[in-house]
Amino acid sequence: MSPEDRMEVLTRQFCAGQVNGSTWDHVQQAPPDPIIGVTDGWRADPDPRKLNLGVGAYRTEEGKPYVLKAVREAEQQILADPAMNKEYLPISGNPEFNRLARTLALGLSSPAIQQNRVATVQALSGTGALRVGAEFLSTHLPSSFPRIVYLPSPTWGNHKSIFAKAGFQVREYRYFCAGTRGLDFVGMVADLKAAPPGSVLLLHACAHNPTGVDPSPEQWKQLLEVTSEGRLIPFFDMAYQGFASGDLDADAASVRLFVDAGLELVLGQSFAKNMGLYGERAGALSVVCKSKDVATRVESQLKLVIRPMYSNPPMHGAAIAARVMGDPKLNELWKEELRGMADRIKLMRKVLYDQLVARNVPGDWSFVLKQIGMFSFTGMTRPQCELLVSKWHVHLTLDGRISMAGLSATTAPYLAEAIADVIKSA
Ligand code: KET
Repeated sequence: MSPEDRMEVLTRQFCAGQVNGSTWDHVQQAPPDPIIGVTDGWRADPDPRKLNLGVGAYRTEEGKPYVLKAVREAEQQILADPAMNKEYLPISGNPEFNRLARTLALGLSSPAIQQNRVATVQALSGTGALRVGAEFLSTHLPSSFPRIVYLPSPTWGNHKSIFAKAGFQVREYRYFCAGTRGLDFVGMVADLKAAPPGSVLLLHACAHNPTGVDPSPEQWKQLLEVTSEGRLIPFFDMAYQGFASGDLDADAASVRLFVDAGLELVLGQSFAKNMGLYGERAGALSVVCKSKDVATRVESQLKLVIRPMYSNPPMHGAAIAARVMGDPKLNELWKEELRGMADRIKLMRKVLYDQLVARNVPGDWSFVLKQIGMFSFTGMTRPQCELLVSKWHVHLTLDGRISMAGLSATTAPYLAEAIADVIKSA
């Protein structure tokens, strides 16, 4: 068959395919996302008692989404500003937002900030920061370095896909010990010591998701040593600054320890949780470098990663966050509200714990009080979680994680009753 005839046959087959069926007939149904899919399941559940404890999103005592007062005020100021326009942002985003975001993370007195050696770009929230960061590393790590990333076991489910998409080989380091429901620090250090030099090490800056277990300040010091001796590249994912302790500075201690020791590192920040800007996709990616000159070149390359991905980031969320961080009054109000959210979550831990104890639910539930951040990692099995969903309409991820931020004093007793039941029957 001549090339022309073959082309003719292929074209006919293609057209016939389109007439008789779909070009996408072979496409398989994908499973729902293990976290975001929980909200879909909750929406579709007609039972009035239904609870959404899946996605990490803060709810008020009344179970409603919460728009912070500082955010509403900033938004009103933006809308009232006659200079406001809808032009494209630069590829690297809103420069004021970038400056304030990195300062929030590293602290004004940070040597890296003082010496102007941090390259920051605005990102599509924490996920976008990780994705752009992973792509940058994959392209620009020295060619002799392996493309390997070490993730804690377990970790936020999306980490694996993000780094795999950027061409990384994904490996895990020991983190959570199911027996003690605490940190397997010995295992963690052993795994990191065995990592090839030049590997990327993903660390949760605070409020580890899903376990709620963080290293102690002393352990962070040892992790700093292991990281620098092993010549690992730290990548901090900071999605919960302020949500662990209620204090923005205290929650950034791990990142600041590494930066102040002179290490180069990558940092992803999200304003989804601590400013309640979930759907605005406000985040930042910073690369802390040895010198201003290196940082300038790194920033130019970050722009080359971003431009073909989404050209430039959205402006509204970053404008809000910049105002909230930059205006002293709004900043105070934000910090107060943030403390309020963190305190309410801590209170929910106590309420749930008391309710479980009052029902004599078997097992030691003191971990509910000890775990840090938005989530409690309960150790419930998959069948128990499935029963919580089907019988009790409590929607959660099937690894047994519950979002404490989605609980209220009214719903906590119901959850305790549901847990008591599934622990007995599943
Ligand atoms: N890092 C971690 C550790 C994390 O838990 C999340 C979100 C993100 C990054 C990304 O957040 P973003 O909205 O892109 O700024 N976690 C919650 C939501 C989700 O899965 O997307 C969650 O675990 O429920």
